[in-house]
Amino acid sequence: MKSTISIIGVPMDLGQSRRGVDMGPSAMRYAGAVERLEALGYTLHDYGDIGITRPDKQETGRSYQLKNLPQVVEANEKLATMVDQTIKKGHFPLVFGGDHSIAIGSLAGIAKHYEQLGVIWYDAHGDLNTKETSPSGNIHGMPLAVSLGFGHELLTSIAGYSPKVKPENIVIIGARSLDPGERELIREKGIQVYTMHEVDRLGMSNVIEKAVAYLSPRTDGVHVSVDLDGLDPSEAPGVGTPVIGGMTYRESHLAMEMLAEAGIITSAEFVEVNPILDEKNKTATLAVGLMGSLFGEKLK
Ligand code: Z70
Ligand code: MN
Ligand code: MN
Ligand code: MN
Repeated sequence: MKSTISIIGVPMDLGQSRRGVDMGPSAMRYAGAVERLEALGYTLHDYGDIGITRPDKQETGRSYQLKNLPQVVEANEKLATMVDQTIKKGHFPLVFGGDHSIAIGSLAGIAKHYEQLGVIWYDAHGDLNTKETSPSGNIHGMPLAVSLGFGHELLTSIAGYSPKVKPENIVIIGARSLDPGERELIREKGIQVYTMHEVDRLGMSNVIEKAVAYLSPRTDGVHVSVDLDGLDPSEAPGVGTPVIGGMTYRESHLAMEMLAEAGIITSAEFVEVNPILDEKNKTATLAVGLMGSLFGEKLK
């Protein structure tokens, strides 16, 4: 892994309807992210938070197909530029969300640096909706579809190119809440998904071994996108859309440790931490622990 890590915070809550997830970056800094990674011998650059333009009135009603679209586009364009710059400097980009709509900008900034970018999507959800299939109009339910080139043109064309990733380079882990349109896209495009059924049946160690064996030969870099709602809400209560029956603390650490061992991860993001819904910063602290494992705590 690269020896310098660049942290970019994205205090974004406009991709969904519950306030508070914009405080995720602060909560993860407060939980000691920088110190944790410095202790592992990395050089840290914290670039602070990118500016988010707030709409006059946050769109929360069901009548909107794409809530807060202009603001989400603007933030993701900025994020894509920031991420691109950190990679050009030779740093490892580590993005703190914010809701998961920010993965659009992360991937837009990252993917141009790779011929075949792999993506591991650690999440209770598929985030594969378009405005046609979305039950909510929340853009945080769309970033993976957008990165595949499906969705509103203002979103798919961020950073000036599309698509960012190919369906055969994606692995979703932990899914247990998939909408009908998302299931269809998964089937149609042959996306690799390890739902909770497979996690239970195979065990996390087999799931990660298979994911690594699948991605390693076909990709030249792998982005891991960790949505904290992938974990069970009993262990990660500070998320906007908790879904029962999730991955445990132990499974999640094992996953991150095995990814560290595999040495394939070239960028990462941790999203959907909502300190307002949390219990004494438990979820942000958990996220920072997972970062420790992802960056090789166990190997030191
Ligand atoms: C649902 C939708 C979602 C995150 C919830 C939920 C999507 N599939 N994503 N929480 N991170 O509204 O599209
Ligand atoms: Mn530097
Ligand atoms: Mn998500
Ligand atoms: Mn999710």
